[in-house]
Amino acid sequence: MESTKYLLSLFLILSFTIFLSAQQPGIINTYNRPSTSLNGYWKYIVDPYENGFYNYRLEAFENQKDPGKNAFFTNSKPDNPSELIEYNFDLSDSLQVPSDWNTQKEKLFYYEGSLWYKKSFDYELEEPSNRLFVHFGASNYKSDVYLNGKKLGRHIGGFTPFSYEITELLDARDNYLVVKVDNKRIKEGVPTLNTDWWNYGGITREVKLIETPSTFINDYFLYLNPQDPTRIQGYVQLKGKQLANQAIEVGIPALSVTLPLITNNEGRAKVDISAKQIRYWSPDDPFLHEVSITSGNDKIKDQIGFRTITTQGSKILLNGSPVFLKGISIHEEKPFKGGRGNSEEDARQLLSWATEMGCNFVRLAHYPHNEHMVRMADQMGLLVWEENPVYWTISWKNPDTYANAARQLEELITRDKNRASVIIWSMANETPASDARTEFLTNLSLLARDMDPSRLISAALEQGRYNNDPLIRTIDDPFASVVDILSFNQYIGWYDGLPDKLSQIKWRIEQDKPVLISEFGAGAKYGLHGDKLTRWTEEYQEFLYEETLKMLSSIPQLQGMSPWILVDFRSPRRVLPRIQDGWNRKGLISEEGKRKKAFYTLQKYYQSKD
Ligand code: GCB
Repeated sequence: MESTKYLLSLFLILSFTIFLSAQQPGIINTYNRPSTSLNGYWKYIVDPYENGFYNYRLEAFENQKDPGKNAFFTNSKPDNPSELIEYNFDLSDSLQVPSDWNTQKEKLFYYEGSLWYKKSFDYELEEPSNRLFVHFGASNYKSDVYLNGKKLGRHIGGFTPFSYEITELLDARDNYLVVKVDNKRIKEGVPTLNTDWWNYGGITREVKLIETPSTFINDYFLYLNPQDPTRIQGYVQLKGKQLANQAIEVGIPALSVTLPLITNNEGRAKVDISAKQIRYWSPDDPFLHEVSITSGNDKIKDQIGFRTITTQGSKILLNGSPVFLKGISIHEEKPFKGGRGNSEEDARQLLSWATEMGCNFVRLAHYPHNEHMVRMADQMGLLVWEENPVYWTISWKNPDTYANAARQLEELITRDKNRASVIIWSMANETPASDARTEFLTNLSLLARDMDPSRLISAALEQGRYNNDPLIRTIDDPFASVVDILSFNQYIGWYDGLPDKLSQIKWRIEQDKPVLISEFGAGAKYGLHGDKLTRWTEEYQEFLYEETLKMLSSIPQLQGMSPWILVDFRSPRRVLPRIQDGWNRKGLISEEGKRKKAFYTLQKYYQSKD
């Protein structure tokens, strides 16, 4: 009897360890895979003391031999009227998924902590030999995921996708998926404690079930060789038990390509296609090729644009020709409604405003935005900068922090590497130069280059004084030697003097690299008018734009800009009554969709650049 108990507890501990380590590298292109949506209302319990996670000795229930019914992930109900259970998902309130919790319930507006979600579902596999995965587009920030009382894993990072296999745990009826989401800001986190945006919590992107054959197409990458744009290169990667010697077919009808491939022992097949008549993707002709990849019973389609993006001295070349990046920075907030943006409609609105302003480029700041944004940019012909949330004062010396930042970057590149619109991977924003920081960012950039040889690397750096002269500015950051595009933020006229200072500033940038001004801007409250040196007026913002554009045109290597920012966005740092009221007012459009005067200044400038 004793030994059976021992074996049982050993089994429980082992099975927890196995499930804990079972996080899957994301299945890519879940966009085009048949799936079953788990979006909609989920039950939730707010748990600031993590009462459903720890017992009263602060030991995690999931590490106990018998977690007991008080562990929320067991989704327990009393078996009889005498039994004490102090929670009940089914009698609790509901939240919409995908969405942040802050803008759905007034009492959760400022909430930063743990909240449990529960969704029940029925599911039967189409084929008994198939596999089933639960896939999350994103959930901010730390997510502990359980199915039917068993831990699937923990995901850290609020803006990238993750999935878990659930085939073995699945019941035909009444499966319960429980997710504890914790958005407490932590010093060692990525991002860290301090940011200038709202820390929206919750399951902010779609959740779906994806059924695949036992061996399936997990990943692929098709890109033009930057040195030889007549070759489409890359790979297809299978996942499953039958990896070696599997037949794969890549079809691109517009190029009359039907390419048979055979996998190696790791389930990978290299792609190398010679195609002379490629219709290159560009903002003028955002042509996407229908691509199909087939292996056994698995078939996946994608819409892929082919283009090259390279640099030559201080030029950026798109398909071999110089391009000037007429950009704007964007936060991922829902137009008009507020809160985290997450739908195709949100993406269309934000990107339409950018094109109306004359942009051919957007900087998706300061973290990976949802997949609708890059898919839509592919279709609309907008070039894209994507960014890892390494922002300000990260814990540069902490190896876990590095591993976290690297994983988030990896998940982003995995998801978006087939999107022609994406031309720049940005490692970080306004990070203070030090040896530890430069090593951290250099390692990230090596990772990005290793995963993706077809794009440019950058980071939003800071400017400095040339020979300590306050009127001559330069870039002396050591990370400048690593990047392909030298980008920096500068706020002369806002945090550094008034806009009438701009005409006195000279630039001496010594690197022979393309220069991109990743931010400049000024706060203005829509509808507030006055003198051009009166803060918060539209006239001040307009004057700053006029003067900044003149100043920047004196930088010989200037190849583009992404001013700060398209739309006013929520930030807890911005508390000035009647002006900010919780909003960063540097938008060219108000949160109600009203265009400020500087919107037209930038529009006119971009029109003149055609
Ligand atoms: C910056 C940051 C950005 C802020 C902006 C501001 O330099 O990169 O996240 O929101 O300035 O408004 O101060």
